[in-house]
Amino acid sequence: MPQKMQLIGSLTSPFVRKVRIVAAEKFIDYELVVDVPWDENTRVPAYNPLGKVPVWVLEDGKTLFDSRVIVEYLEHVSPVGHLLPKDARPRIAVKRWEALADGVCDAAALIFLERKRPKDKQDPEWIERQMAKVQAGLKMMSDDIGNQTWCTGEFFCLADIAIGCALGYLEFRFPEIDWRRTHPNLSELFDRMMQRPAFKETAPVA
Ligand SMILES: N[C@@H](CCC(=O)N[C@@H](CS)C(=O)NCC(=O)O)C(=O)O
Repeated sequence: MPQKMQLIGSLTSPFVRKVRIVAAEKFIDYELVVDVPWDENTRVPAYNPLGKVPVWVLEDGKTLFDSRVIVEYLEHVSPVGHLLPKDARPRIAVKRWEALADGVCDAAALIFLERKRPKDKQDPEWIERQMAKVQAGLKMMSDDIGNQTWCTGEFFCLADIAIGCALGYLEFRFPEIDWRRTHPNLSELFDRMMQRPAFKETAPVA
């Protein structure tokens, strides 16, 4: 008997949020199973040997990870609200935006984890190295968007969702990074995205 598809993840992960937004934009039905991979009794490693969220559980119990694979799958199974172009060139351009956004999240998450360690065990050079990636990533996003409405021009797509999740994560975990002031076009883009119910409903909660 096929089971309802599930998304396993935490409510703070930008990668999980990306999947939730894609699923919502495409009206895909699934059950959200909240699981924090850092918790002692987490079940995530039973679904993903890498112990990371998001994990998508298919109707036959098979699992998909990571977020880039999951969103590509969701795009493939639902024709509603296309988020990825079909042709190779524009499709790769969107995936590049996604890699940039995810890379910023990876660097930011590493800083967040490093800062959770006891003060005398933290490595300031490591934090600085990751922070440089976050700042350079923000600059590239801002330069590439210029004065366009959406990342790739006139149409909302996966690139915007990924960038929105990265900006939302920075706003949530790193209020001291003043990207709204340094990159006003990102601030406008983010506010535009936050008008969408899928973004509003998935804002990170501690
Ligand atoms: N590239 C992965 C990154 C996923 C990721 O780093 N998830 C974090 C939460 S934000 C996680 O589960 N970390 C647990 C761990 O590293 O053990 C994706 O896009 O799904």
